[in-house]
Amino acid sequence: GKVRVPTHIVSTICDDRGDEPTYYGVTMSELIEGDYGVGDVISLLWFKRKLPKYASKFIEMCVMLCADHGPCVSGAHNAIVTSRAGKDLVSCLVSGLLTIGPRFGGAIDDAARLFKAACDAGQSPQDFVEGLKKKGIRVSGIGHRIKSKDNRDKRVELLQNYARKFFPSTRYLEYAVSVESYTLQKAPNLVLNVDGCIGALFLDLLASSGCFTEAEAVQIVEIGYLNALFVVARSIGLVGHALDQKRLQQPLYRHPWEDVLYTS
Ligand code: Q5B
Repeated sequence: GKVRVPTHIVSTICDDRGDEPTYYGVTMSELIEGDYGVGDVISLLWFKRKLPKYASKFIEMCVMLCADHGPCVSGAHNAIVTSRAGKDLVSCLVSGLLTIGPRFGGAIDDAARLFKAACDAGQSPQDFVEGLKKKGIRVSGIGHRIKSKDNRDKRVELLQNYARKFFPSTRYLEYAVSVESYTLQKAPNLVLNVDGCIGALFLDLLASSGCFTEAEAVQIVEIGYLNALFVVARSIGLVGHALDQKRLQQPLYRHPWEDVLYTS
């Protein structure tokens, strides 16, 4: 019989060999002629399934709400400086993307991991926060440079309202909110931030949509899919900042001496 030559690559998410490419079995025609959006494309290529409309709309909301947060945040600042150094668009984009991490935009996966472990174990918010403090670990998804108890993050409010209206359950969100109530007693800026809110709500989606088994949910949280939402979203804003600088023909950026404390 025929002997199959071993392949060097295994791919399970798409196929470009037929008449038309497919994303996890869905043809381009279906995508365009059917009721599909960017949230569905993300669901097909990342999660290998079509999610209910409320879930793909939630993914799109995350992308829309995280696309930009002004020129002063780490990512935009880097993209702006790189653009003003005369670099190409891709360099500007990646210099911004490389700032995404545990303190800035890349706290979603860790927030999901922490909230899941604590909520599943029935840990009280106080034990959860104080336990991490003893280990010298910050609560991922909590805290913001400019947002606070009296200056709430509209993005977080919009996501929470949407989920409470359309998600079958918001158990993990309510847990994250109870953690926020505890941390706000310590400092007014220790709010549930956009990373933490997305992390908690994705746990709710994984647990209550009926589309994922518990083992799949655990694997998704373990591998860490969710920071990718911020990466995809913020790429839109970073490109905007890079192009803005070029359009404005801004000169090379040099940080002012007056803003540096020289101690040598
Ligand atoms: N403390 C975000 O801190 C920030 C604590 C905490 C326990 C915490 C901080 C933090 C966890 C990571 C996280 C996502 C660095 C943020 C985002 C996207 C963005 C960004 C934008 C956008 C802010 C002062 C005191 C210290 C700390 C304690 C602070 N956070 N304790 N758990 N989580 N959060 N990141 O204001 O006793 O004085 O030593 O790391 O979730 O990135 O818009 O800017 O869309 O672009 O710089 O929204 O919260 O304060 O670091 O000086 O800390 O509070 O231990 O205590 P700050 P620090 P002490 S959303």
